Amino acid sequence: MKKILFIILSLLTHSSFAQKVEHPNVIFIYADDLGYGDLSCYGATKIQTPNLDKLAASGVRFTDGHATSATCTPSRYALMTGRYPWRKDGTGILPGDAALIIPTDKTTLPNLFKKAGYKTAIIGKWHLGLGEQVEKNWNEDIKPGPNEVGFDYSFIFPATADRVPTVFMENHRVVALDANDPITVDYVNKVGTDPTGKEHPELLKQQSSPNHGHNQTIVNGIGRIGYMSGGKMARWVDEEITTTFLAKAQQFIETNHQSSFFLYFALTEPHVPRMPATMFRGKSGLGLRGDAILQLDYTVGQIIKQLKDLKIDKNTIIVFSSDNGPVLNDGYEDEAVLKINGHIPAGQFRGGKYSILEGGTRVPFILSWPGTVKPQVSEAMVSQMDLLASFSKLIKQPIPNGDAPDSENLLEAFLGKSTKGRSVFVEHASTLAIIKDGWKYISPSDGIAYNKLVGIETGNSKQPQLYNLKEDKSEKNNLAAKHPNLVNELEKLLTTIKQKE
Ligand code: NG6
Ligand code: CA
Repeated sequence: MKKILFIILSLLTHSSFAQKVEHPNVIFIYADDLGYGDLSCYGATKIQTPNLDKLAASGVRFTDGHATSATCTPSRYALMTGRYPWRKDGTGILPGDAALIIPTDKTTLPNLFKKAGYKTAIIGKWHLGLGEQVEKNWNEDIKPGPNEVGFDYSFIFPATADRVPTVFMENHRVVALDANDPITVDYVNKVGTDPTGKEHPELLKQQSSPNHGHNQTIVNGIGRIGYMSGGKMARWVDEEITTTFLAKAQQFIETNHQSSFFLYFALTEPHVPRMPATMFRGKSGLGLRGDAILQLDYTVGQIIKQLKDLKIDKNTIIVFSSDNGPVLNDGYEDEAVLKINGHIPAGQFRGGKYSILEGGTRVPFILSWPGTVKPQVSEAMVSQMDLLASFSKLIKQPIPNGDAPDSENLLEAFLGKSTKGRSVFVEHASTLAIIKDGWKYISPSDGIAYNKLVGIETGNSKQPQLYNLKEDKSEKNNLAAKHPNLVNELEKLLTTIKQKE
C-alpha cells in the first residue's frame, strides 16, 4: 500500500503529468499590422477567417485588447519586457542593422518561461535588433539576440519583410551563408552592385508607391528599405516566408511536445510586401492584403491541427494578437486600396497603424485553452504587455523587483474568470493617450493630423482631446471643453505614470 501511495505521489510531483497541469504549453501568435476589423470573428464580412473564428469561439475573444503602440518595434519591446516602450529612447521602428534593444539581464517573457523549465523558441519576425552595435559582420555569429534574452531556439528574420537583410537567421547565424559570397548591409550608402528600385524601377515586380521609399536594393523583384550585397543563396523568397516559419514551428512543437514549451510565433501577415504563396493568391477578392490574411488564418489552422493530432490541444494555451493597427498603402502598389471592396480593416475604430486613435492599438486579441477556459467575449481592457506578469502567476515564476514595471497581473481576466481588466492604460503613437474608466485623453501634439502617405488619421491635435469610449467608440466627439476637470485629472495621472520609473 505504502509503495503504491509512493508511486502515485511521485507521479504527481515529478512526472510530466504534474508538469502538464501546472505548466501548460503557451503559443503566442503575433500578426503584423492586422486590424481590429480584419477577422470575421471581429465583424469582417468581406473576408472569412474560419480558423481564427474557431479559435475565438473556443476561448476568450477580447473586445478591448491592445498592443502598447501603433507600430511594431515598440509593441514588441513591451511584450518582451513588460515595460512601456516610450520610457526608453531608441524603441521606435528599427532599421534592419540595429543593435539589440532588449536587456539581457532582466526578466523577459521568454526567460520567465525558461526559468520555469520550459523549452522556449521564437519563430518569425524579430525587429528588436541584433548584436551590440549597428556595425556587424553578417557572415559570423551575431550576439546578443533572441537567444540571449531567453529563447533556447530562434529562427527569425531580423527586422521586417521590407527591410534588408532579407535572410533567415537560425540561432546566431544567417541560414545558407556562403563564404564566397559574403553579406554586407548598409542603411546609409549603397553597397555592392545589386540594382536598386530607384535606378531600375523596370526590374520591380511590385512597384513601390510614390514617395514611400522602398526603392533601395531589389531582392526577389521587390525594392527594399536599406542596401544589401552578397548572400545570394541566403536571400529568402517572399512567397515562402510563412511556409518556412510554419515548418519550423511544427518541427519545434513536434520535438518538444512531451515537455512544456513556450513558442513565440511571429508571423509577417499582412505587413508589406504582401507576397502570399500561390495557393492564396486571388482567393480573398481583396487583393494581396486580403490573400495574406487568408494565409495567416490557414497557418494558425495548421498549428491548431497539429496540437490536436499530438493530443496536446487541451494542454496548450494559444494567445493570438497583432502588433499594431491596420494600414492599406504602406509603401507598395499592391492594390490593397483599389480592391478594398467595402472591407473595413480597423472595424468601428478611427485611425489605424501610426495613429493614437483606437485604430492604432486596439487589435484582435484571443486566448484559448480548450477544456480549461470557457468560451466567451470579454470587455476587459487588456494589453500584450500584461502577459508577462499574468503568466508569471500562472506558472508560479516570480518576477524580481523592478523588472517588468508596467506589466499587470490580469490572469483572471485572461482566463475568462473575471471581467476586470486594467483600470488605466497608456496608448502610444507619436503622442501618448491615457484611458481610465472608459474615458480617453489624448495629449496635445504638434504632429500632422493626417498622414497623407498612408491615408490615416493620426489623432494628433494641438488641442487636448477627450473621448467617452463607452458611448463613442469611434472617437467622434471631443468632450475636452465640456469636462476640463477630467482633462486635468487625466493629464496629471499621465504625468505621474511617466515619472514613475
Ligand atoms: C515605415 C515604412 C513602412 C513599414 C514601417 C514599419 C516607409 C515610408 N514606411 O517606416 O513601410 O516598414 O516602417 O512597420 O518607409 S512595422 O509594422 O514594422 O512597424
Ligand atoms: Ca507591425
